[in-house]
Amino acid sequence: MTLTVLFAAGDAAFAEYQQPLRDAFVHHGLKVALVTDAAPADVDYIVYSPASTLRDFTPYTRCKAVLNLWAGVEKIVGNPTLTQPLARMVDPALTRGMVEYVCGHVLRYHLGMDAYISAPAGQWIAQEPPLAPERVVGILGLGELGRACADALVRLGFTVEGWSSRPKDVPDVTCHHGAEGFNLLLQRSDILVTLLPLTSQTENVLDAEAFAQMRDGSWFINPGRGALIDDDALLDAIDSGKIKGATLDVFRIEPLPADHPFWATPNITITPHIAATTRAESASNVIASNIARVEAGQTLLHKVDQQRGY
Ligand code: NDP
Ligand code: OXD
Repeated sequence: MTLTVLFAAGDAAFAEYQQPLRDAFVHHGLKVALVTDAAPADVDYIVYSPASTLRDFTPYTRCKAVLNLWAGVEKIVGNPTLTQPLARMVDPALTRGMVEYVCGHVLRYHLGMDAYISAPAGQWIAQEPPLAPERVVGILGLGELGRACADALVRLGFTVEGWSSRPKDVPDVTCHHGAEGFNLLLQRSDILVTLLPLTSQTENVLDAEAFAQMRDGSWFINPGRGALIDDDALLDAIDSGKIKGATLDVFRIEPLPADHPFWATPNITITPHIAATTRAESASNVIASNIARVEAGQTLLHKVDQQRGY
């Protein structure tokens, strides 16, 4: 049987994805008509990203799953017409990208690299950073990405603590949960990394009250989502020296508007939502193997809990 897979992720992404997806379908033994337009009632699966104009999922009555190209699902999960199961992107290449980004920025702050990069010629002032075990890295969110980053940081020797919604057991990581756990993590972290999904529960989780609890002179890295933080509260925390430096990859509005004060704040490093990109070849393999599972009567992997919103 030939499956109809609708690619609803924008023209630019189709140019990048069509060949890797076709190869991956063949590799997984699937006969697929990969299309960018089809009668909704004929569609078996939808490959989706928020770049699509598709908003009404109601007519896709035969569709067995919507497969999101992004790990974050905040732009689709609340769509009331979406009754089909939704899978988010969990991909080894994306995870590796995030691990590299987080470890790179943690090491930059830990080693005080900026002091040497921006030092004037002739300046010879040695600084001795503490070694990694003396540094606490706190990770908000212990899901696919938070756990992988925690594991890599543990292997680098850092003292790693994490926070999640439900209690967790992660080897060599002190795990917290709940409101009390959140406060403890903020108070103990020298470097705080945010890898939470954006939901009604997590929006503005890093507000003035939260920043006030952080250690004086700590560092902050946010590759999660922009709306997890209250922008003004972060600027105040940086102004006061509470936070010595922040690296931000995600923003409420992207691209970050040219007049946003983050651009003019020297202790903020801005990266343009590149912490972990979805790479076509590996993501296509993830999608094809998930469709193959469903066709073989197995469960869809990485299914979003539409109640929880992630
Ligand atoms: P997961 O769904 O695997 O993990 C989410 C984690 O957050 C879980 O540990 C979950 O807890 C925790 N969490 C959710 N809500 C709460 C809450 N209210 N209180 C405490 N903990 C909570 O997501 P991923 O790790 O795959 O991805 C995380 C986010 O990273 C994405 O949603 C996306 O926003 C962002 N991202 C950014 C990228 C970039 O390039 N900048 C690339 C990819 C993703 P529990 O385990 O108990 O459920
Ligand atoms: C994602 C992202 O969610 O790139 O995949 O932010």
